[in-house]
Amino acid sequence: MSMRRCIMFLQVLCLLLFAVPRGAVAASPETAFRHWLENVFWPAAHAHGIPRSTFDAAFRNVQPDLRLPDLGPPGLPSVPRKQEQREFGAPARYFSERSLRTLAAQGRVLLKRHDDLLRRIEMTWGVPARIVLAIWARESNYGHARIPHNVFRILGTQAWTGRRKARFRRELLAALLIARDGHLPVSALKSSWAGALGQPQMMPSTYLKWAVDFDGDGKRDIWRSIPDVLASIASHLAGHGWQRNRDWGFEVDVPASVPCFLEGPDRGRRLEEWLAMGIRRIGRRPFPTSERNRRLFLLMPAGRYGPAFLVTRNFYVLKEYNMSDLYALFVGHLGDRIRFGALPFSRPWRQIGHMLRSDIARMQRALERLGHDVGGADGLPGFRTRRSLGLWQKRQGLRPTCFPTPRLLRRFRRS
Ligand SMILES: [Ca+2]
Repeated sequence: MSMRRCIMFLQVLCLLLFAVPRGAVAASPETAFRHWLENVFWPAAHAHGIPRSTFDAAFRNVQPDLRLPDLGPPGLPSVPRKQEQREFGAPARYFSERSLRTLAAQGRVLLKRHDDLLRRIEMTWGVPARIVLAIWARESNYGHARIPHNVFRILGTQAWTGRRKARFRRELLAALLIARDGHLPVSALKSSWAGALGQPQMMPSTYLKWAVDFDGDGKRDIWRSIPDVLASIASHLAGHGWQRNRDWGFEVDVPASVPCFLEGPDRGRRLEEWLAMGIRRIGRRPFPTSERNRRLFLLMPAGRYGPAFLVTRNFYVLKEYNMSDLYALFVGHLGDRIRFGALPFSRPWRQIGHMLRSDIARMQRALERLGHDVGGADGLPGFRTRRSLGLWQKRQGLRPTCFPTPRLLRRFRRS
């Protein structure tokens, strides 16, 4: 029996054993959840200083939500995550011009409306209004997105029977600490289906660390108070090292002589070096003189199939909010459009054809076998995967493009 079949057999066996216990009626998920809450989680919560009254209020009438993603069979040990069969969302889909234009127009209105507040936030944390607004836009459509879920239901289900229990148990404890500290009644602690809180969509542990009270009512209310929402976003970025009076980055032209595999946060060079290699800002605009002696990083999120950038350390601070190059770029770019009326990207994000994340993971594993660092075979082409692909292409005598395509995949299958 192959390893895969063996695992499937064991999974089926587990399910059968769970579903039909000998001589007894199976415990309902609700009963099993309550049993776990009382016998496993309550002792841990108590040890972390959660009062019984907070615990009871948080879980009153809470039932597990078995429709959530990434759950294992209730009450059983986690099984390995299945191979990712989802389609890979190419960068072109991320940057809808219509949505960018709408968000930029709304952002300009809000920039005027909250001018005084945003200035005070920038004075306090050094994070410019345009960046704070762009994150607000991305996370909750400037507070208009519905955030309807009971955070104790979401995190409780994941901590009980999700595939990443340890992480969600920490978040559930953090949510109880928020409830204990009484910022809002427990019924008001609403989250997304992933457990992210309020308009800035912070996980509870992030909230405990970075959320602030900026309207002075003594409560860190990131659900209803716009000053608290915006200041908490700035506090998070400042806490991760946002540098005052500095841009996130600049779109550039990268000549064919500069290989795409020079990108990445560990490959910084001084601006003069990049200029000497022939890189220019688009439209031949000069770089700010303050950047002259500082290190910048090449960023090509779609390899040679899309626009290229020289970014500052601040770009990687944006990635602390969400570990995705595309997310950070969306925020930086939207900010520029809100504040400076910046134009769309000068180069298009080219279509690369239909691929599954499992296809990309297969290429990543092949690269790993050849000794390349792809940052983990997760089916997502981060900068380590992109530049490893580019180096592999170079060794094959191909022009480096540093991005997975169906054509490259076929080549990997043959080799
Ligand atoms: Ca407040």
